[in-house]
Amino acid sequence: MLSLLIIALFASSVASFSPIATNGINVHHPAASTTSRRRQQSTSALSMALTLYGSPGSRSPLVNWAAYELNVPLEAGDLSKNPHPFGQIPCLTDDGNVVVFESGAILNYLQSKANNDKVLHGDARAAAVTSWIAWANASLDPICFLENNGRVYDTGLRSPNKRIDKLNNLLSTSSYLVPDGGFSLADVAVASYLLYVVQFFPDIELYSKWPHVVRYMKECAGRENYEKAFGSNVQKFLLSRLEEMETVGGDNKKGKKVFGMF
Ligand SMILES: N[C@@H](CCC(=O)N[C@@H](CS)C(=O)NCC(=O)O)C(=O)O
Repeated sequence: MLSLLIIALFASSVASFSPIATNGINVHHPAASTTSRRRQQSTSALSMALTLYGSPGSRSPLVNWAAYELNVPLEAGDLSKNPHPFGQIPCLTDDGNVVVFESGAILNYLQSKANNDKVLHGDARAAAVTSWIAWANASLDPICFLENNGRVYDTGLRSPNKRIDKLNNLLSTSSYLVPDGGFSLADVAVASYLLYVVQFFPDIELYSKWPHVVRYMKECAGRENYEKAFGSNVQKFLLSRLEEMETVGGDNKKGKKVFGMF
């Protein structure tokens, strides 16, 4: 019942991606926040160069998350002037004349900005990060969000999935996606989608199938820059829900009650 309500609210939102309306979480959006903006502006000479067209409850906070991790400042764009060819968000401009759309392409652009536009040929870590970003957009997004005519109606994470099984295996031996490399934009890209699923479908249970993925999601959601980008209410909600999954999932392994069943 809760899921149906969530899906109905979700489907009726202006953007097809709106967790705010679905669970009452009040998302604080840094791109729309003057104080956050001022804080970011003061940190780098790149100020004013990068403008993000986005809104809370869409994919755009994942771009804010990446920008915070890289310490690259973003300006908030006027949505009525959004230059995205399909009118979607997020969209990024650089000094007004460079337009980047698709969240993954924006993450890659920010990463290259943070690297002072140096192309790192033969850099295995850079290659891995860009591959994971592309994977998140091209392969993980359609697993996480089942869409009908651009409207998300459910998540594919309710069903078994061999790609997420593999992801779970990878994360059983590595804290983050690029082994030995620490946290990277690969994790921003992949964890954002996984965490959106829990925002949109709070009744989802992931721990029994993918415990290492749940551990990873908690780790990523717990980051200070995740909170800055998505807001503390979203962060608190996710951490408590993931914790609950672990607890009940753990109990379930001992033969106790399964979440969502009576
Ligand atoms: N693959 C695109 C998806 C963009 C997208 O679907 N954006 C949604 C908001 S999260 C949107 O603008 N929906 C309104 C529309 O499609 O007109 C990306 O990752 O940037």
